[in-house]
Amino acid sequence: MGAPDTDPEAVAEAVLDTVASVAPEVRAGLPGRRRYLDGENPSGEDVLAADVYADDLLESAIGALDGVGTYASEERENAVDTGDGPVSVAVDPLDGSSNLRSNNPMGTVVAVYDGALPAGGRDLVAAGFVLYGPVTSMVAGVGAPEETTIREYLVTEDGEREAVDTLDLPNDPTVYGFGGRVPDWPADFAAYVDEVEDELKLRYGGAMIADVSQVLTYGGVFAYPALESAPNGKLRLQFEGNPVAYVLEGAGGRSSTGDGSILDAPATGLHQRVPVHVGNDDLIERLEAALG
Ligand code: AHM
Ligand code: MG
Repeated sequence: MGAPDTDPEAVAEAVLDTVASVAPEVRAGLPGRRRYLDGENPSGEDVLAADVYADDLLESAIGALDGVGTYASEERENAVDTGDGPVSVAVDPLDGSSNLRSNNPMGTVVAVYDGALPAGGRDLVAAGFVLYGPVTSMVAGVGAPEETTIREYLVTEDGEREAVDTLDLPNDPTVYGFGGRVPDWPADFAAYVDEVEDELKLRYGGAMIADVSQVLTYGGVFAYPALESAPNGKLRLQFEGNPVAYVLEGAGGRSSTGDGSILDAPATGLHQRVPVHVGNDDLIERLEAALG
């Protein structure tokens, strides 16, 4: 055996392979883990047995890879030191896990950063997600955010990923989905919604990855905006905002905090939240104009 591979992009490929290889086991473990546990995650949310199960599986599989020095997850207060290596992996083990109780889709989100956490989106060397829908798929890219190509894969029962297609946002957007309660939306965001709901069809299912997958497939806009009660919204920069911005921008779309690309948002904490708006260029440009 040679020296551990520490080229960040090679390590990132291995991380994506590993997330795909664990996906069938994550999926197989869901039916018996639909109950809530005592306690909350670091973001103050209820935790399902499935959240902990997926987090443990991913931590041991990803943490064992050469070149991965840090594993962090939405379900853990602190990052875990997993050995030598330049790469940090930030995971949302089960995005949209409240959908488990109602049997709707969920995902696993993965962000691979070159360097320590918290990191900015420009430090990403890969990002993507697994979607546990009617089929298990992976959408991901490797490389600097400005250079990546986003591909969709099917994940086989053996945990192999087979490339299906390169993703490019359709030019003619058709869907939108926005999180938060309507009375909690700031007036400028509500005015934007008034505009786009005349043009697009509502598609909101409560799992970011599944809702973003609608936008990737049909074109449109997904947002979990700033709220009156939560000025940074709900979604977390390291685990959700950055990877989803990487995927949408890599597929020819745009991301915004409301004021520029999510990938340029300064990283201030492992569990920091960020307003997330992603979609077709024109729809995000209009959003930024509306938010002034
Ligand atoms: P989670 O990662 O703990 O599941 O929380 C994030 C999820 C996102 O997938 C989704 O966009 C959002 O929370 C839905 O929130 P809400 O139930 O407020 O619509
Ligand atoms: Mg999530």
